[in-house]
Amino acid sequence: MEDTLPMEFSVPESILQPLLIAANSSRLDEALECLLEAARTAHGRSDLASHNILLVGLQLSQLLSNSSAPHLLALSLRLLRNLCAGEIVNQNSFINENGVKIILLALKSVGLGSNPDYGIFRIGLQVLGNVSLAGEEHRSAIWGQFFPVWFVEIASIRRPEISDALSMVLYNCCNGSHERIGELCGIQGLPIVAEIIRTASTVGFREDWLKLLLSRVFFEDNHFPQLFSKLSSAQSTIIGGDVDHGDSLFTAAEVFLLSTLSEVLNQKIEEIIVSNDFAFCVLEILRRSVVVIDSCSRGKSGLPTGFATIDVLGYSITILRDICAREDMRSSKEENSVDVVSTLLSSGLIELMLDLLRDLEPPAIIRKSIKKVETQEGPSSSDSPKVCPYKGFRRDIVAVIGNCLYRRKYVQDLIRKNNGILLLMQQCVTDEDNPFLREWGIWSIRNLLEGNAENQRVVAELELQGSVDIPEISGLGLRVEVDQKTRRAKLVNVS
Ligand SMILES: *[C@@H]1O[C@H](CO)[C@@H](O)[C@H](O)[C@H]1NC(C)=O
Ligand SMILES: *[C@@H]1O[C@H](CO)[C@@H](O)[C@H](O)[C@H]1NC(C)=O
Ligand SMILES: *[C@@H]1O[C@H](CO)[C@@H](O)[C@H](O)[C@H]1NC(C)=O
Ligand SMILES: CC(=O)N[C@H]1CO[C@H](CO)[C@@H](O)[C@@H]1O
Repeated sequence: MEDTLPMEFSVPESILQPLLIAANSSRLDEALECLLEAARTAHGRSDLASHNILLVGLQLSQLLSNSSAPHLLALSLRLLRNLCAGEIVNQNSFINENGVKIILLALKSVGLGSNPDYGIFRIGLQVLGNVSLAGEEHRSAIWGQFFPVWFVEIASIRRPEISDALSMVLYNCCNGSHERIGELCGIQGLPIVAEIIRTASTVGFREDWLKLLLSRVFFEDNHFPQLFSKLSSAQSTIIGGDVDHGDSLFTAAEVFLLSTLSEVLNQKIEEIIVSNDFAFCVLEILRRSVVVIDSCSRGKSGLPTGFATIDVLGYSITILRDICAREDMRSSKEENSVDVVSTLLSSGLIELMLDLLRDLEPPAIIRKSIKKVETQEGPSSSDSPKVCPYKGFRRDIVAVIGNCLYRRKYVQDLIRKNNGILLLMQQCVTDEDNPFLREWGIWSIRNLLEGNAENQRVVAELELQGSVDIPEISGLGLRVEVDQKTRRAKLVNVS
């Protein structure tokens, strides 16, 4: 590293000396290495703050920006990053000494070449990330300088380490600011989010910042519909030769967004507040995707299948399943608001699920027993039944219904009125195309019967007629008994 500085380039004494003295070193690169190590500890940071090393570091970074000494520039940015990690004196000087602008100039200087130094991009974003945690004034300075143009520019870099660091800065700036979230999801900001999602859907991501950002933006503040349509093929422009593996209805980026949101929701089911609009929008997406069932053959794999519309179908059902698993989590923000599940129910979620289930061929085991009956009675009159487009489709439908049924009398009655009881009971079987179908089926039947005398009576009569024979009923601790007076069948608890 002898020749890190070009000959014509010299660092003024006013910058060089304080660094060399603070580090007790005779060479600039050594001094920087030593100081950035020292700045890893809280004590080191505050000690360096008292010598105003941050200001010197900023001046050096500015000087190095156009110097073709990327190694030294990277060292000086790392020094700034470490100095600004949780040390308020340094974080304040950073803002007061125009640090945000200096970082922007540094990024511009390395980004303009034909072979940009991505390492420096990442470190520059990390400096901003650490500064952004200091307070509103700091976040506002970063936002003012970078939003939207430079954020868009950075977001278009298709590299996970850059897009992760950018997601961190965006998340930190937006955490707690509905105004900035609004801007991020407005006309100027949406391209940033869309680019980040396209990057993640093509090259992946490694850190959790993207998930944090997405759940913040989409579950709580409802900006999902705008973004989803922004990612649609009609609006997608092919950037940098990205190949979209979507189909004519949905793009790969849309699939990626839904699968990520599904994952986030599934992992953090307790903490996330889902807005009514979000849930409603997912239901609409589901309605658009169900057409795929008319033309598909039996799915050979679970999600993701690699077929965009099928994956959209699957992920929107699993998102709804997890939303409906929340027991009466009324949005705590607005007291009078209708809870999310009620919104979905009044939009016809249960009817849609029953229709999908009814159109499906019965599970393999049931199919075999019906075949015997059919050969005696002649072929059935219905159209050719549909098949599961992916492994687990039937199970996921049953799971949505089962979750909605939990302690909701309205849904219990709705299933009965729509002749769904027998249909649901037929799902309590093992099915190799639907792992855990039986478990979800039993969960549904349990919820269907709990505290609902009318449903219990219907089930008992179906059992007596021999229409269904499910040993699982006894597994639920229930037994069919005929009332001596009324001659009606009913389910009773096995004591
Ligand atoms: C600086 O380093 C030299 C050589 O390692 C050492 O002799 C000297 O005591 C150090 N001075 C300070 C102030 O730490
Ligand atoms: C680097 O050079 C560019 C182009 O000459 C100039 O616009 C920019 O201000 C310079 N950056 C710094 C930090 O001096
Ligand atoms: C978001 O902000 C809240 C409130 O300031 C804070 O408690 C939380 O830790 C922040 N989240 C993250 C991931 O930094
Ligand atoms: C205190 C603090 O926020 N430190 C962070 C500074 O930036 C680095 C790189 O992003 C993080 O790893 C630290 O946690």
